[in-house]
Amino acid sequence: MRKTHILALAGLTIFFAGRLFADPPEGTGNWRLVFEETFDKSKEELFETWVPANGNEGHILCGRFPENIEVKDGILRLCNRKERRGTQDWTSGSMNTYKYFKYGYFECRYRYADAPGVNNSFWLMTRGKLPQGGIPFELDINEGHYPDEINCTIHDWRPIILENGKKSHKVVVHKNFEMDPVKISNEDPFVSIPLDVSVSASKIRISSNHYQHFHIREIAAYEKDSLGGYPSLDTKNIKYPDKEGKKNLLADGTVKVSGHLEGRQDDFPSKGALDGKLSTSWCANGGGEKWIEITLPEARDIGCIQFITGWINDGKFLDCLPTYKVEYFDGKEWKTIKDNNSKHAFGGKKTVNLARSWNTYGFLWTPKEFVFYFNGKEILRAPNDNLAHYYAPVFLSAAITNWAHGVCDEIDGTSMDVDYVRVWQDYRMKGGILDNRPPEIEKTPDSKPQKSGFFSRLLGSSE
Ligand SMILES: [Ca+2]
Repeated sequence: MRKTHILALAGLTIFFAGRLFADPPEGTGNWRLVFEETFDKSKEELFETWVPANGNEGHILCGRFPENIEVKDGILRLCNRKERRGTQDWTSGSMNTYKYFKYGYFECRYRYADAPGVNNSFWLMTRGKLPQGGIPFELDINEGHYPDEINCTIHDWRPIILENGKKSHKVVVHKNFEMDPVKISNEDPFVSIPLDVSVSASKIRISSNHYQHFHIREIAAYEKDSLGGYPSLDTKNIKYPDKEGKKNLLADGTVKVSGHLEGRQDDFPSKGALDGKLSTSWCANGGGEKWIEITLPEARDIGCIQFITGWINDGKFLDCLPTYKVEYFDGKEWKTIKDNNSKHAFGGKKTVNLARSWNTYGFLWTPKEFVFYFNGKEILRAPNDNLAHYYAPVFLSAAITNWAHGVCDEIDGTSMDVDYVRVWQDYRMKGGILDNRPPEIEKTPDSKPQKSGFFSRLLGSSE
């Protein structure tokens, strides 16, 4: 009887062991498992394989330290704590493999920290000096944000000098997925609200309940044109207005705003929304109320209000504002012109929470292309044109940042939890296992800041 039980248990174990991870997607290569981390080990043993970050990091709101990394019962925890250490008020954990990889299928099973304001990432990035002609790159397999967001991004880190002399780089691929059926993303940067009847306004206000920061690149109001001949946005040539001859009635107004993203009022000033240029913008604060208000020298008759949102990368508008309320002040009270804030209220309507379920995030990297997977299902594919052909370590990183929908005290005590990381490489492909000779890496704790996607998204926009 007892023996049967043991056998049944053994069978069950094998069953689960087989279920916990699958092989790479079928037909993608001749795969051999070359790296496996299941976290069934002590912290000392863990740091034989992984280098912990160890220091404050200026591009995010937390320092990251070995003390924030825990392993227990086969699970890695990158622990978020509200504690002053060094120059920052928060701490968290990040680490990367000593081993470097070039091409392969990469898979990680994890769950997000159960609070907004944390970037939960599984990614690769080149480090140190590259050989002649080597291109520095970053492959963000997933930068996960509570509750249901997956962000897949690929960066080409070769420096670009912008017209204003600032340094930038190119974001080659960026796609944001909200796994909840309630979609709140928006791909249209241009909002034009023609009014049936003119209104007399001394102030105009645009506010939003959007859960993260957003850009407003321009706001304009025009006199009533009964033929509807209002300006439009030429997204192909990034030009606004694309028809001359209409005067923006707000141009000489004064601008007040709710705040600026991470105090970056020099990069994204309030006036950036009202200077006639699409290249400049006001960028709203990451958390709390978000609004911009324009006060006119006197009341004016307005027949159409327009504004343009999103950030511009490589000639495309991304992360355009999906929710907004437009109001005007008629001298006595505020009146609503258009309000779609309620349609997309954040939180209550979301039923998917990637912090409360284990999911796998997979990534196929070949000499020709990149393919992203969620629970074994392809979600995104992009060519690997003259970019990622060098060795890079795998990173697991939690970061506290305004990029992930507003920092709050609920973050304290949460963790990004990881069940496993596995890497397979192709034993036939050129550049696969056979000629994979990664550079020798020194085994010393790592205090160098790690750049990560949310930061580079800010720098990466061509503005
Ligand atoms: Ca502007």
